[in-house]
Amino acid sequence: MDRGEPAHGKAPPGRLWDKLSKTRRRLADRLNTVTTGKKVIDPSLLEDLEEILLTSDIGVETTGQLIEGLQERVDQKSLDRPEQVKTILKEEMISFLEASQDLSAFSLTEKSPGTLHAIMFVGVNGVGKTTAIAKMAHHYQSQGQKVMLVAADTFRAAATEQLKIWGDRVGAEVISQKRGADPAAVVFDALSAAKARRIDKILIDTAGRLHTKSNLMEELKKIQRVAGKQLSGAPYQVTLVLDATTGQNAIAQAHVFAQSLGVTDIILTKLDGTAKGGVVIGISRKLHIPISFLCTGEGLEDFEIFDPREFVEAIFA
Ligand SMILES: Nc1nc2c(ncn2[C@@H]2O[C@H](COP(=O)(O)OP(=O)(O)OP(=O)(O)O)[C@@H](O)[C@H]2O)c(=O)[nH]1
Ligand SMILES: [Mg+2]
Repeated sequence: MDRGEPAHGKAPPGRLWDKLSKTRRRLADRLNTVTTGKKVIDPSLLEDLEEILLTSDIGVETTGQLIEGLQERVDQKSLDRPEQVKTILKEEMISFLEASQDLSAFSLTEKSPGTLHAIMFVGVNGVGKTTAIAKMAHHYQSQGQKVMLVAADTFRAAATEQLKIWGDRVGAEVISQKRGADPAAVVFDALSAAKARRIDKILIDTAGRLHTKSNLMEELKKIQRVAGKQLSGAPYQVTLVLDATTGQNAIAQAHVFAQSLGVTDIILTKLDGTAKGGVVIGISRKLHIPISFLCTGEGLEDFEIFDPREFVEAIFA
């Protein structure tokens, strides 16, 4: 996997933990409350646990599997003390998350250094695509990579302007055309410019809303097709951006995009302002699409490489 940093370059301990305090309060604090002082794991304790997991946006199916797993351990007598519950849930969640973390789309760049790597950002309007692009550009640029941004949201008036402001701030060139231009043509030209300028990463900002949803999917597919003509066989990533504050809705959105576009990875945003961070586990379990990064604020530095163990520790501590 190459998301650009060695393991020791991760955020300092405690940073993600701080940002996830709302989720942790909803999940870990309530778990502690129901397990503390209990002597045995009885059906009523399991019911309380089920309710906590369900209301933490982990999802009905994933909750069902977690509770079943606990029940089996109780039946087999490998679990009898309530204080063990948290440790077991943590390990289960880490293994759910790890099972989906096939990051081959990232390792492609590792195998072919010096090749242009294109990343198309998709997601409904307002989820944080443009901000995530700026953060990722900053992340890679600070490692010495050359990043180019592409304004392929030609539908919304202010979209190009917003990307240019971020481009200036992070020091990355922004390729754009006039409003209403064909986004696929913008991307085609940008890819050609990027090849000529020996760019490492090209980050493509797309529209979150058009006249109808099917138009949007068709437009995104066209960008993919046209990009493929300019960049055939090269590493290519389709990153779906989801707003964690929308909880279970994020999962429904993910299905729509994943079905149409062959999404390679997911970025979860706005984890700082929500108690619904548990949705990360549900998404991973339901879609089997790896989570690449988390966004935890509006600043350029509020961007974390997703690490299952670190995430679970942060919501469970
Ligand atoms: N608190 C918080 N706010 C965020 C985060 N990411 C983005 N935002 C805010 O969410 C709002 C929308 O972000 P954009 O990046 O413009 O979203 P977008 O998906 O590009 O939106 P469209 O271009 O309209 O489709 C902005 O006000 C951002 O500052 C995050 O991780 N945490
Ligand atoms: Mg945008």
